[in-house]
Amino acid sequence: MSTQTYTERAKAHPSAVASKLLNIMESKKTNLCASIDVRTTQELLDIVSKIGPNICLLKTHVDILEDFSMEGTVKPLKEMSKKFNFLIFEDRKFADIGNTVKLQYTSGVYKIVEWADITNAHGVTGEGIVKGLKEGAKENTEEPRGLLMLAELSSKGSLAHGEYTAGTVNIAKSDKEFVIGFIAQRDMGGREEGYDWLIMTPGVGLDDKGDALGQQYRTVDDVISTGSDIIIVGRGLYGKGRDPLVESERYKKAGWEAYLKRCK
Ligand code: 5BU
Repeated sequence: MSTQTYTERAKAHPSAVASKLLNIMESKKTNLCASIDVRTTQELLDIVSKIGPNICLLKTHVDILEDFSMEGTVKPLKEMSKKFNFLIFEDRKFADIGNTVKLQYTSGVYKIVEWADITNAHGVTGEGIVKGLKEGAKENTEEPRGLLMLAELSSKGSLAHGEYTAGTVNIAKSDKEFVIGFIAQRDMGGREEGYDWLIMTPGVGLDDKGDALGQQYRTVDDVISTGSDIIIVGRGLYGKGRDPLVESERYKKAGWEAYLKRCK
């Protein structure tokens, strides 16, 4: 895993999005990505307005929102991302042939390419998925865009391990600039070949072991010590009875201390 500082990595990174994110992390002293899966734009904006100062990245699933619109949802979210200095990651998990994902990324109701700095994709359909999404980005926005490949999942019984994970890592090698890293539970190597992949890890919780539908939680120290660069926390921040501001401060602190320990 990387023992370099986020600043050192930002300077050398081939991706403009990855560099920007690493610089935000260092300047705000946070590796916390908040994952806010709520049903209305108002709930989403309320939570983000509280935790904005403590996060480097906001992860969304916009298809959960009942009232999504570019004007009502995306516009205020973009304003908040500027105000609080964080990036936006739409957890779309694309999984189709290149031509289809290109359309899904750029068209329809959500037009993800227009507002999400980062999105992600499964490797199951092969390298064309990276090419299709990259073309979608190049043809539709001047802004830098980055892709994460889904190398491993946090859920019980996931089929993404062993050869499947290795195959996904190989697909990531097809594009050093556009593929910025992985959703994974641990380091995915690559440094000796010149890749500096960002590892983002969901399934992080300090108080629970999991949920009733197969989610499994690991602690902040555990995931960062096995190579995670960014911790993705959802219900640990906004779940029942939790105060998102208090919890975001707690996860931010835990994440930063674990990172400093790794750099030493
Ligand atoms: P939670 O509330 O912290 O359990 O939410 C986790 C989020 O991360 C949720 O949006 C999932 O869709 C997402 N996730 C995950 O939990 N595990 C995975 O392996 C992947 C995504 Br990929």
